[in-house]
Formats: sequence, C-alpha cells, structure tokens
Amino acid sequence: MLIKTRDDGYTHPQPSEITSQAVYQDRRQLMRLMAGGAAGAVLASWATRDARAQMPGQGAKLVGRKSTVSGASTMEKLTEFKDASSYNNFYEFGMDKSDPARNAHTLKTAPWTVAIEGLVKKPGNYALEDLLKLSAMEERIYRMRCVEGWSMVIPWVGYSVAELIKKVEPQPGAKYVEFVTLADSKTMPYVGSRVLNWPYVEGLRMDEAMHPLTLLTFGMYGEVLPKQNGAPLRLVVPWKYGFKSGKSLVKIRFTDKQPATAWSVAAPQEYGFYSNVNPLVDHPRWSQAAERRIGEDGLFAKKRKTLMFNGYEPQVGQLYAGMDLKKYY
Ligand SMILES: Nc1nc2c(c(=O)[nH]1)N[C@H]1C(S)=C(S)[C@@H](COP(=O)(O)O)O[C@H]1N2
Ligand SMILES: [Mo]
Repeated sequence: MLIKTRDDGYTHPQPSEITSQAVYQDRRQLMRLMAGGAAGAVLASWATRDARAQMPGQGAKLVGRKSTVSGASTMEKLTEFKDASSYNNFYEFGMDKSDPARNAHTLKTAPWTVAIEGLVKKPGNYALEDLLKLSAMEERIYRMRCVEGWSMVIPWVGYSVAELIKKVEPQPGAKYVEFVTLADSKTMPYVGSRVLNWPYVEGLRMDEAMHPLTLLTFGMYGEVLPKQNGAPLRLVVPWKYGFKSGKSLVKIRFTDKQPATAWSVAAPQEYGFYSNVNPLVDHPRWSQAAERRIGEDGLFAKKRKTLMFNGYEPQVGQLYAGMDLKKYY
C-alpha cells in the first residue's frame, strides 16, 4: 500500500517507547532464567538479542497433509522463508516492509480467542486450541499478489475457512463475512496512526468465504506463523490482492451488509471491496498488468505477467460470472 503523506497528522511513536515495551516483556523471562542459574546463557542471548519477531526455524512445527483441493498448490519455486518473513505488510507494526519483522515481537499470541458473531446459529468465543483442532491441516502452495506489484509463492498451513463456517452455521440472512483483526495499541505501535481506521477490517461475500481455496491459516513453511505474517491465525485468499488476507484475526462476523473494509474506507477510489487480482483493471495510479516476484528482483530480472484472478480463474471465475469487474474492482 502507498500511504498518505505525513501532513495528515500521523506521528511516529518514539523509538524509546517501542524499545521499553520489548524490554519490559522480556524482563520476566530474564528473571526466571536468572533464578534458574542460567545467567550466563541468558546474558549472552540478551546481548545478541535480535530485534526480529521470528526468523525461519524458530517457530514450533506445524505440518499439514498435502491438500486435496483442486488447484490448491502451484509447482512454482517457493519464495525463500527468510524473504516471506522479512518483507511484509502489517501496518499495525509500521509502514516499511522491514518494520513488521523488526517490531512484531511484542504481539502476544497466547491466550487467543476468536469471537464468532452476527447472523450465525452458534456464536461465541472460540479458543485458538479448539480452532487448531477443528479440521485437518493442509499444506497449500499459493501464489500471493500484493496490490503494490510484487508477488511471492508461499506454502501455507491451515484448512478451508468453509470448515469453520459450516460448524458455526450461518443464518439464511448472512450474505457476507467480516474479518476483524487485532488492534492493541499496547503491543502494536502503529495502531492509532491515521493511515487507516483501526481495527483493520476485511470482508468477503459468503460464496467467496465458502470457496475451498479460502484458507484459515495457522502456519507456513511447516512452522506456526511468524508474528509478522499474522500469528496466530489469518486469512489467505489467493485470487485477491494481499490486503484482503487479514492478519491476526480476533473476530468473524456474519452480516447481511457488505462490510466496510479498511482500505476501501481509507481510499475508496483506489481499493474496492472485491479486489480480485486482475491485470486488465489498473489501479488509478499504476498498472496491474505485471508483477515482480520477490527473490527474482535483480537489476535485470524480468517482470512477470500478472494472471487473471492470480491464476486461479479455473477455480474461482464462476463466482464472478456476469459481473462488471471494472465496476466491482
Ligand atoms: N491486520 C493486517 N492484515 C494485513 C495487513 C495489515 O496491514 N494489517 N496487510 C495486508 C497486505 S497489504 C498484504 S500484501 C498481506 C501481506 O502478507 P504477508 O506479509 O504474510 O506476505 O497482509 C495483509 N494483511
Ligand atoms: Mo498488499
């Protein structure tokens, strides 16, 4: 996303504010380890403490069986885990691509519950532990295309959000699903900035949410999600621009009205509700016809042609039959 200029009243938090939070969080653990006599090791790790949220190989294992959903995995070369976990958009932790990996360590992912609300027969607060067990985990290698013009290929781990939706039984009047993400100004330094309204809200039409490709995602590369990628659970909608894939979900609400989504509220001329990847419909300020694959971005690397519905047209094209995709961008 391109952000507005700084004369909109946006102010950076002081670096000291952010640091002091991180130090505070680690202090209890430090005390505990010191009490256990591991002072030397602790001080060594303290001294070399990397500010990054989570790097490859540091997460708990989370392996999924190969997906049986048609078209759910591309054979393209994977983006490197280190790129997928250090080049991120997660504005709650800063606007630069490197900010989330640096700042998201303050996010507390346990305990975690997701509220199910609105036009649904089984509303309630669902604990992460229960959501993890709700259906079999699958690995799906999805192409991801960001609206800003870059793409990645990521092996996600999760299950179709349709599995959860079926369990909670939407009422007949439910036409849309709203996905609300965490907005905790104590742990997310940029919540409160004026770039977006917080919390970050996304939404799908019911049939889009029920499509088997729409993944409720708990992991990537065989590990639990790094915080900067939206731990402990997020959505991944591979045929839409990346911003439709809300991170760190806390609420799923069933509604009869099209949700007011964060980017479509912030810049309605630029970002629509549908935001399907579409090389034929330009962003008002740039073309969407081509993309840069992260990891191939040497000086002479060729751009790739962006594919209709990000290459998932055989699976999802039918959802939009007869719709004017220039109007419903
Ligand atoms: N809560 C929240 N979710 C978010 C965002 C965000 O700023 N906040 N950014 C979106 C955008 S613009 C993209 S491209 C993807 C990036 O996901 P990744 O960092 O895992 O590749 O997350 C999306 N989900
Ligand atoms: Mo994005």
